[in-house]
Amino acid sequence: MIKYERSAGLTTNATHYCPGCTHGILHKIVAEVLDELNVLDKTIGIASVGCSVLSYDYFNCDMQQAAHGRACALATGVKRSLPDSVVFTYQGDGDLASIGIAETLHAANRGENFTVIYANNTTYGMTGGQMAPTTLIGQKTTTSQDGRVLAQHGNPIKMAEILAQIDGTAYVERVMLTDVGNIRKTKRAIKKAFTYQLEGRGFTLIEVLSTCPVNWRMDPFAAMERVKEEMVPVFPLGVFKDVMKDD
Ligand SMILES: Cc1ncc(C[n+]2csc(CCOP(=O)(O)OP(=O)(O)O)c2C)c(N)n1
Ligand code: SF4
Repeated sequence: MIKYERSAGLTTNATHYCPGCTHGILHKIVAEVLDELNVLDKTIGIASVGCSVLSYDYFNCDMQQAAHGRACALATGVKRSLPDSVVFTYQGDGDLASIGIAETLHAANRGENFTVIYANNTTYGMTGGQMAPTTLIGQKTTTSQDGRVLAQHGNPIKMAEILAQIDGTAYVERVMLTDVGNIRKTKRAIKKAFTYQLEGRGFTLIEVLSTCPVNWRMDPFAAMERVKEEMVPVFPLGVFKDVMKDD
């Protein structure tokens, strides 16, 4: 009896992610959901620029590669050209909340009918751990060596809360991947987002609190603890918008 096997939504390529990085868990969940919804053959994923740039090698569906920050613009074009396809972007916080914030907000505001998977690890992982818009107050990064300072750098930006205020969004939830229970919750949230897309309800975004043990200078276990102890108080978990519940 088969108890566990690789999801059909993943290629057989080994990922390049660092040990303890949650990008791998998140890829697996997205792949499982696409397979369970039986939409792999009509899905087009948009890889962004960041550590997940090579996600086009890992998802077993059609993929496109967007320039840094432009994933929501590219997804808009793809979905409008092929309205029967299932479209998702996979973006980090540097990509989505910094250089790509305009594309994200306007796609949400237009109610574009695709799904955004947003991995928030409070840093620019790929480029060596610089400060991101999501970096916590006091967090040391390579460009905030004494820690992020409120007066100088502002507050960490809360994309789920911002996007929930926008009329075009159908569903916005923030989740984390620190344990089996939360991984299951994340999978439910992602499945719901893709289901809403299939029902034509509009823009859906799942913000996933993620780890970057290498740039946080932590072992993988300490990194998971940091998500719970330091990130959740600033980025609370939960559903921020659900059009089906608001009715
Ligand atoms: C137009 C442009 N500006 C800047 C860069 C450099 N760059 C590449 S990845 C990246 C940040 C990635 O961070 P994030 O989106 O948070 O993803 P992570 O690597 O943490 O998963 C930056 C600034 C680029 N490739 N293109
Ligand atoms: S640098 Fe950080 S975000 Fe990038 S793969 Fe490594 S742990 Fe993950």
